[in-house]
Amino acid sequence: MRKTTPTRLSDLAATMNTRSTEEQHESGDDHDRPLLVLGAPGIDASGNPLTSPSNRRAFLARASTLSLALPGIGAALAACAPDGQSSRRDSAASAAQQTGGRSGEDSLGLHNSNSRLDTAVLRDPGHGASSATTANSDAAAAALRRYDPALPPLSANRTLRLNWRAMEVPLRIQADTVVAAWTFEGDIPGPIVHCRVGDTVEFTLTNEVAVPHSMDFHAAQIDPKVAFRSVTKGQSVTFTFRPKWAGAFMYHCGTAPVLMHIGSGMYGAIIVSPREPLPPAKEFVLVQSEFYLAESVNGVRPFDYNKMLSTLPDYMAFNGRPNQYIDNPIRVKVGDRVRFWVVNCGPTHPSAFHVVGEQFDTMYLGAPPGTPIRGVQTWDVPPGGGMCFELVCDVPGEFPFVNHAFGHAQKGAIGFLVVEP
Ligand SMILES: [Cu+2]
Repeated sequence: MRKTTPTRLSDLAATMNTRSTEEQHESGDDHDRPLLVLGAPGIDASGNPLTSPSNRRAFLARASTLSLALPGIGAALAACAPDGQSSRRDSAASAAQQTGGRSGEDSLGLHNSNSRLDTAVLRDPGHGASSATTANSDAAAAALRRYDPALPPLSANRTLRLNWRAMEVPLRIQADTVVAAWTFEGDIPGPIVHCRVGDTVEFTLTNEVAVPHSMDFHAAQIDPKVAFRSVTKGQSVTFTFRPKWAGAFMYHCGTAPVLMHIGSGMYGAIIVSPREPLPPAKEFVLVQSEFYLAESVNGVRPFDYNKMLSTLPDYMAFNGRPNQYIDNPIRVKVGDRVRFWVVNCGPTHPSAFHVVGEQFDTMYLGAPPGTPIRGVQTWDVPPGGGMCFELVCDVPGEFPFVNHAFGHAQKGAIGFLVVEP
């Protein structure tokens, strides 16, 4: 039999759903049937190719819901651990983490963020028994919202308690495009976190969906096997950290394949201000990212994993919506100092950050206020990195801020800084 490779995540979903239905029909068995083994790409658990015209048609005919973007993989993984066991593991691990201990190493194996181990879960034919569930989504009801780029104010409290959910939502990223987003707290990017060096961040992630997820804060120094491990539906992971360095840091889901989880929207920025305040400024956060999309299904475009691998995005954006600050610019006044905290969540391309008609009087190479560099025109922010750029608005006008790799600017990584008299 000729082996084919699925072209996109939705094909995997199609095959899983189609096979599930057919098999259930044949056997009358609605439960506990293995749906997927990813050990051999493009081949299902029975050795059949995952993509065929009939499966594709079946998918298009049946795909009326958001979760068809990739229901089966998550359902399969969710079936790997009984809820009760996972709960106990999580609370034990959390307790160990909070006390600095390292208990239950083996019990964490199935759920940490180590790619090899997660892949091992995927490959284990003993796991993966589940029926895929679907959730209705109304693409038309997803309104286009401007993502507020303003850096949120610091809390008076030295401890930040964050209780976030991993969620799937239909998200409108431009007038004619709704994506099947995997998110932290229902948006791409997730919420902007703002704290100071030495503050305490108490973070809990609760997974509300079938696909396992996790959280990796680049502002943390912590055992990733424990803190950044994946959790299945209904489970939570809690960890605490104190940022040592100021800067603009990425956070993201680290569940394997990481490319898919970042590429589908699970990322954002944590801005760590130094203890001694920087000069007063209008502060904004720009998260650059890429969108790799499959064709629309009932008004929602799933993310396309093969496109992510090809690294040729359909769109690029600052803060999750291509060109949003062209339509609704960032506005400041003449005389203002503007500080851009730029985080590049990729997943793959750098951001050659530049403001047309301006020069950065200061850019910090490393943690502000250390290592200031004066008189910068453009600086690369690498994927997984963040930089702090400052300029003083001496003259009024409309100043485009761009990824000066213009193939990317053309795809939406561009906006206006309007300096009003
Ligand atoms: Cu994830």
